[in-house]
Amino acid sequence: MPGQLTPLTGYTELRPDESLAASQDFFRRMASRRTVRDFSPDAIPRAVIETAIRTAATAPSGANHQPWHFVAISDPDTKRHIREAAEMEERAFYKEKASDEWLEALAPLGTDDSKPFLQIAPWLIVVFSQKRGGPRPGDDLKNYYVTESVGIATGLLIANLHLAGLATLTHTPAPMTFLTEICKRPSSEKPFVLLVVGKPAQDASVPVHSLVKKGLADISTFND
Ligand code: IYR
Repeated sequence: MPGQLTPLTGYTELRPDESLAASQDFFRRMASRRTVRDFSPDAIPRAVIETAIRTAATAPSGANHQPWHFVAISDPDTKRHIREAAEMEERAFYKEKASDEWLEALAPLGTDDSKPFLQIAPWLIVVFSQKRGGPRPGDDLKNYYVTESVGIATGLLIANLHLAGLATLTHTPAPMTFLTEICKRPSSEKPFVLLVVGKPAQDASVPVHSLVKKGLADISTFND
């Protein structure tokens, strides 16, 4: 059965020079984003987080099933609970689980099992992926390209928060299963990433290692 179609609306054609300028402007803004681990406790209005989540949800997804759920946390008790559970996992990671090769790759970042930012930052957003769901709330169909879809949505979430003047840290304590319970989500959902959100601390520092990005020639091939 063919799907019902409707005329495309809301498309604005740009002249080539406008198009390039808009693209360069967005690049310039995104290139100034840094992953931060030192956060200020300053409050951030809920409306900013809501708008960022709405932006994430504009992402394309497999069969438009929108296989994501975002849990936004500012409650201090819940943040403390998440910090305690994450630090327990991280202690095991740094002491026993991580291979030497992995620890060596992490060394330039200077990370360890202490995660005070989980309590200090005003917001944590836990992104969950859904194996089952569907285009409408309450659907129970198989979802497709779940990781790809949730990855794209998370990229838009990070971009929106950055343009809103906020710093983010994509934190992935492994395993992240404790988040399902703390966030009271069904076991069919999988924590995808824990995004730490807020203003950077005044004295925030970032690893020099992360400042160097591969060049265009290293990451792309043009066949034109
Ligand atoms: N989850 C750990 C370890 C870690 C792993 C990677 I790959 C990173 O890019 C950064 C950290 C932690 O958060 O410390």
